[in-house]
Parts: sequence; structure tokens; C-alpha cells
Amino acid sequence: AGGVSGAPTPFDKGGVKVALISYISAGDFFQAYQAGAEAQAKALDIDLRVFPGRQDAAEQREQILQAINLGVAGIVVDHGLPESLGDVVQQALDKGIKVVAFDVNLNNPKVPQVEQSDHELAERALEQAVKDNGKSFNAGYVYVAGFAPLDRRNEVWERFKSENSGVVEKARFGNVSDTTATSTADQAKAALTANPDISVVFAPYDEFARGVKLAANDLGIASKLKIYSADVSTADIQEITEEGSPWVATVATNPAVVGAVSVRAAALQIAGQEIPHQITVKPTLLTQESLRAAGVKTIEELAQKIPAFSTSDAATASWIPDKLF
Ligand code: SR1
Repeated sequence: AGGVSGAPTPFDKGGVKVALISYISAGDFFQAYQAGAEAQAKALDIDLRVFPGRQDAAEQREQILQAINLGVAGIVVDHGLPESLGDVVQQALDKGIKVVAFDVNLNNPKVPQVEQSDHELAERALEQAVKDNGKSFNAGYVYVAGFAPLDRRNEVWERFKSENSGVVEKARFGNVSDTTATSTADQAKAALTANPDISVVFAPYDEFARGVKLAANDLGIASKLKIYSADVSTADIQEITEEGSPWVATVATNPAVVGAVSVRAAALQIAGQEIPHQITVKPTLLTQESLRAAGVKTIEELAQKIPAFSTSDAATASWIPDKLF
């Protein structure tokens, strides 16, 4: 550990221990988020300890206690169930450990919250759905309650339906697990078979969208369906742009940038510098048409064309290297 030249203490010496404690680590979004956190940690000479999530609330609590015992200076809590985290996060704060939450509402004024502007994300996806399909359509909706980003996107969906009486939610389904896409595909198959008049599916998580697309292909109805989602990865770009894909738009950040922002927020707090309570990384609308027209095939190519996919001005400081991708 050599530290970062010109950085405030303790980053001038390096080797600062920070824990990344995730609730979910399967899937493209969470792997890219972790990779971004690791890249930012490396650039700050942080000793990042990664605790992989297994969608297990008890294990995540235990991991926070382990991080406290390791003597970390900061903890990034990535998703999770607020009711099982509040007291252990308070124990960390009481020991002087700085905590940052990504996509989990810890409702603690000492814990800054990182998010992807989920209201805007859902609004932009639904605006595109209206642009493509008008204001009257039968919809399928993929949702699992209890995850902060999905709950925020759901607020927009509920408002959207109340403002558009021609939009009818015919089926609601969804599953979050280590097999989200395939379990959602099974549910989507049943929902789409029972409701053949569904023409639009709002699936605001890429694993959900992937599941619905799988179901549509299996049922041979891909040409009659349009899927609107959140998130993007290299694999998603391939699925969106392939010939005949029903996945027509997504609204997304680069999750690696969000991971980097989360680590920067922890670092700034550890250095005793002010950060806003709400830290937002804004998403970008990516339509099938625009991706095909740009010939973009990977997240890296997207980052070359769209500045928001390579960096964010959230949680920055002159001493923090932030051009990582
Ligand atoms: C189960 S929550 C999944 C969402 O978390 C992140 O906010 C991603 O955008 C993903 O859609």
C-alpha cells in the first residue's frame, strides 16, 4: 500500500479497509456494480473486502458484524432488507465506521443513500412505452415488493396507471432469487398464456426483462410483445438488438459507475468530507432502435459514446481518481 498522492489522511498512506456487503451478487448488474467498486477501491489504494450476497438477510447481518470486527473504516451496504439491518448498521456507526447504502432505505440521517434516480428511470421507460404503443394497452407488470429501487419504480407505475385509464394491468408477477430470469420466465409463460391480449410488459429489472423475453420466445409471441426495462449489460445489449427481439427499450446507468460512486461516497466520509445525503446517478434511455443505429455491442462501446456510462460527477473530489472505465 502506497496511498494516493495529495489525498487527505488516511488515504495518503493507503490500505484503508472498506467492506462491500451485498444482498444479491448474482446477475450482470450486481457483478458489474462489484467490479466498479473494486476498480474505484484499487484507484484509492483501498483494501476492499467483498462479502458476497446470497439473498440471505441473516447472513448479511452477520457479515456487517464481521466487517465491524475486521476493523473496517467504512461499509457499503448494497441492497438488503432494512428491517434486518438497522440495528447492526447502528452498531457500526457507534464504532465510528462510515456507512453508505445503495438501494436500501436505512432511514438513518448518518447513512447517505446512493440510487439511480428510480422515479426518473421508470418515467422514461413508460414515456417510451406510450410513444411506441399509445395510451391504451393491456400490460403485464413484473414486480417484487420490498426492494427499494423496485418500490420506487412501482410508485411511478401506480401513478402512470391512475393517469392513463386506457392502460390495463392484466397480470403481475415476478421473483427475485439466484435464478431470477428463469423463475420469472416460468411465471411470465403462465401470465402470457392466460392473457393473450397483453401487448406491453413493464419489467423494470434486466433479469425480469430477460425472463419475459425467454417466455415470449418459447411461446412464439415475441413479434406481438414489447418489453420495457431497467438496467443494461453487454449480454442485455445483445438480447435487445438481436433480430426479432421483443425487448425494445431499457433505461439504465452503467452499474460499474454506480459501484465506483458508492466507494467514493464511503471514502469521502472516511476522509471527513461532506457529501449529500442523497447521491444520484442518472440513467439514460436506450432504445433498440438507437442501439442498433449506433452499432453498439458492449457496455465499453456505450461508455465511449455516452459520457454518463464512463463516469459520474457524483461524490467526487480533486484527490479521487474517477476516470476508471
Ligand atoms: C432486486 S432489485 C434490482 C435492481 O437493483 C438495482 O437498482 C438495479 O437497477 C436492478 O434493477
